[in-house]
Parts: sequence; structure tokens; C-alpha cells
Amino acid sequence: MSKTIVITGASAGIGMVLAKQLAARGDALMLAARSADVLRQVARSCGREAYYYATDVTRRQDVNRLRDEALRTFGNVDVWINNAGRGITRNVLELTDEDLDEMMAVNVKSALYGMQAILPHFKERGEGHLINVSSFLGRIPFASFRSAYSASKSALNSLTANLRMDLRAEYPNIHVSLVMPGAVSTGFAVNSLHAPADSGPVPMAQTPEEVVAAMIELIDHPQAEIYTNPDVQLEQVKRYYGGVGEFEENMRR
Ligand code: NJP
Repeated sequence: MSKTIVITGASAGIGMVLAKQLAARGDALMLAARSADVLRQVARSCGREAYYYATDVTRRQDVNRLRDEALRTFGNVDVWINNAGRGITRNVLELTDEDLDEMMAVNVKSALYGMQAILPHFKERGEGHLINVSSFLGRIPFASFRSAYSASKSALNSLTANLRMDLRAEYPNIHVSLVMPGAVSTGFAVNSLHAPADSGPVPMAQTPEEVVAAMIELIDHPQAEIYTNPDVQLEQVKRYYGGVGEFEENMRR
């Protein structure tokens, strides 16, 4: 059965591919990002059941308006996907206050605004699916040049788990999911704060289509957490730490 779905960060990368694939199977979409012109093009390419609303997810008011627009358009929202996000290319000792604030605003507060905007509606209906797009780096922080990004995604992982805990008993039909991709071949690296001009292709990257396939499976069969590329991700832990056990061991040193 077709669903009504809100996707942030839908003007590019994973969000754009997700929008196109969900539209192709008949879902009704409300797409959000800052670039209204690009978003309009994406919505147009998705067909008649795709709408858009220019949104800066670092502004709570924008996110609330996005929710209002989705409810006005569809009457209800089945799935809300906090996908917008941004990286950083800086090691810990180089970080400024502004760097950390930007990572927290775009990767954590943005998703918090989304969660707080849509949950009252989900509670009223007694059902709904909230999906937060995080990162494998939020679980295993092995890329030190992404330091504050990894930290922000770790914070997002915690908020997501805590929201799930709060809802579990009283609202068993509200699902709260976390998606943890590894590297994905989108504009993410180039768009990262302080990205070097020569940000080249990332080794062992998935295509956004591969990530989206995992996300669509998640929409159809909700679960708490998914890694989009588990075999490669395990391989990376082995490469950097020797294995999961060794990673835990390393944390104790
Ligand atoms: O990134 P990119 P991805 N308000 O740069 C939007 C996570 N992830 O698709 O506003 C509203 O191609 C931006 O639109 P615009 C990652 O952390 C990725 O790869 O018009 N929207 C665009 O649509 C993120 O959570 C990798 O500039 C804002 C989109 O976000 C998600 O996957 C690995 C915004 C970014 O498109 C999608 O990233 C990983 C704002 N303030 C996790 N700021 C990876 N690609 O390697 C940005 O583990 N956007």
C-alpha cells in the first residue's frame, strides 16, 4: 500500500535517489532541502504525488512548517525521514566552536526538530515510522578527519535509541529506526565543511542506490537499526582495529 513520506535532504545524494524510487512505486512525497529550485526539479521528476517545501533543517520553525505543509497536503504522514546532514574535514585539535556548532545544528538539532515535530501526530494516530539517517562513524569513529561529524552522529544515535525506549511500551506501532551507511558516492565529501578542493572518490563506497535499497526494505519491514553495508563495515573495523572485540579493547586503553 502506498505511503505518505517526508524526506529531508531530498535535493541531492541519498535523499534524491530515495525520493525517485519511492515515487516510482507510488508513494506520496513531501521533499525538503534548502535549494528550492533543485528541489522543484526533483519533485517534478518524481511525478504528480511529489511535493516540496524549501526548508533549512537547522531552523526549528522551518521544520515545523514542513510538518504543517505535509499534513495540509496529505492529511497524515506515515514515514518521516531525517536524512539531511553534512560532514566536516577537520581533526579534533583543529576544531573551532563554530565547527562543532555547525555539526550539532545540521546533524543533531535538525533531527531533534524533526522528531519533536512529527511525534505528536504519530502518537495521535497510534502509528508511524521515524527514520534517522546517521553514519557508521557514529558507532565506530575510525575516520579522525571527520571527528565532529562522527561525534554529532553518535549523539544522534543516542537520541534515536532513547526515543525508541520512551515509545516502546505505550506506542508499539510507532517505529523508530536508525540507518548507518558507510561511505556513499554522493556529493557528501565535497559538501563537507572545510573539504579540500581535491576531495576524490572514497574507497569501498556504496552507491546511493544500494543505500536506498536498504532503506526501502527498512520502510517495508521496520527494525531498530541497520548498517547499509554490513560486510564491508565489519571489514573496516577489522582493518582499523583488528575486529569488533579489538575495537572494544582499544577503547579501554
Ligand atoms: O549528502 P549530500 P548525502 N537544511 O551532500 C541537504 C549521511 N551519510 O546524500 O539544503 C536542509 O549529497 C542538502 O540539500 P541543500 C549524511 O550524514 C552519508 O550523502 O539543498 N537540508 C542535500 O539534499 C546525511 O545525513 C555518507 O544543500 C540540508 C542533502 O542534505 C545523509 O547520509 C556516509 C541542510 C545532502 O546531500 C545524506 O547524505 C554516511 C540544511 N541545513 C552517512 N544541509 C556518505 N555520503 O558518504 C544539507 O555514513 N542539506
